[in-house]
Amino acid sequence: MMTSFGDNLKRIRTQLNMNQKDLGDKLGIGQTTIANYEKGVRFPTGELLKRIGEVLNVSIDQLMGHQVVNTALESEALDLSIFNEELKKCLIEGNEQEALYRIWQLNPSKENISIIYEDILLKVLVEIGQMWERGQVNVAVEHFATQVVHKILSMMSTITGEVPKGKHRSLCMSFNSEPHTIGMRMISEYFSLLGITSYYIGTSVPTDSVIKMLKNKKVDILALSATMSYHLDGMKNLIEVIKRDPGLKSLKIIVGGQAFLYEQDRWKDLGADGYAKDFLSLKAWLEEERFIGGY
Ligand code: B12
Repeated sequence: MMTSFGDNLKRIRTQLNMNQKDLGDKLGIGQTTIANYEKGVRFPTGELLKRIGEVLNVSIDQLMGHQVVNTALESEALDLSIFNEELKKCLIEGNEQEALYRIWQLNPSKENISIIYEDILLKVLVEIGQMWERGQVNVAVEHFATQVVHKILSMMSTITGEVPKGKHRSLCMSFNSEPHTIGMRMISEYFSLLGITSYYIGTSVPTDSVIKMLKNKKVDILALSATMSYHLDGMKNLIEVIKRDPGLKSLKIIVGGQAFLYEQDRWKDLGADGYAKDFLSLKAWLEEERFIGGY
């Protein structure tokens, strides 16, 4: 049987005669954080997990209680459909630690992050959504899966944070009361990976606050996301207000999200400067607009 990360951490720490505070001090974190790891209510980010292994002189696999399996994305042995099926199982069964660990084991890097987002997380979420529609999982399970994906995105931001940033800045938000925020959050991480500083502000932010932030942070790309098509009229109003503001003349607005999937030309009617359906088309737009690509 697999033992949990928390149990292993406690066992290895006590074998080394270290108390929670000693370990916390060595890692530069509080004793309560260690206590929460051991209780299984929190889980460290990829970078911290690596440092815990170094301080305790054990491998990550020993900490996780796993046998070493090579799941790196580069490995030809990795079958994404099997990987996704197993990840989906972890999410449905409430096994958060295992889900985080499986992603961490793919060695996320700026080369494979778009695969992790679009070919793994997006697909698994959509499948769980379909299971919910068929009544195979309840809404609590769907919400749980979403929260774990948010944690995975936080873990991934330790990689995007390492990329040197250029002079451009983006502000990313889901429009109005849109509850679907994961796509926008992924896109925000993707901006960071491309060397564009990105401010992700979630959803339901009043227009005057958005405008203040655009100006204060000297943002040059505003990215807006909508999943439900009933948000598009409101998005049009916001874009009109922004386009009328003399202080925001050079700002470019890109829109995206599932609301545009069946009406791909709708962005023109909204007054936006561009639309992208995924990471690759966003990258192409950014190149076209000369935000990236060595200009
Ligand atoms: C998770 C989820 C939720 C979560 C969202 C949690 C969160 N914090 O995001 C919760 C549980 C809150 C939720 C609620 C609802 N949901 Co929902 N949800 C989903 C689900 C399963 C996954 C969505 C997701 O995160 N996908 C993964 C992301 C990465 O994909 P994405 O958003 O498309 O983003 C990608 C691109 O679109 C693009 N992109 C996105 N934004 C932007 C922006 C820019 C600028 C750019 C360039 C690109 C870009 O980049 C991303 C990467 O490629 C989908 C199923 C599906 N088929 O998608 C249903 C789905 C979207 N939900 C749906 C519905 C109906 C609802 C509810 C109305 C259900 C209800 N009856 O209560 C409510 C909304 C209530 C409300 N107040 O409006 C429908 C929408 C159908 C429609 N369009 O009319 C779907 C499609 C399920 C279905 N088949 O019925 N949902």
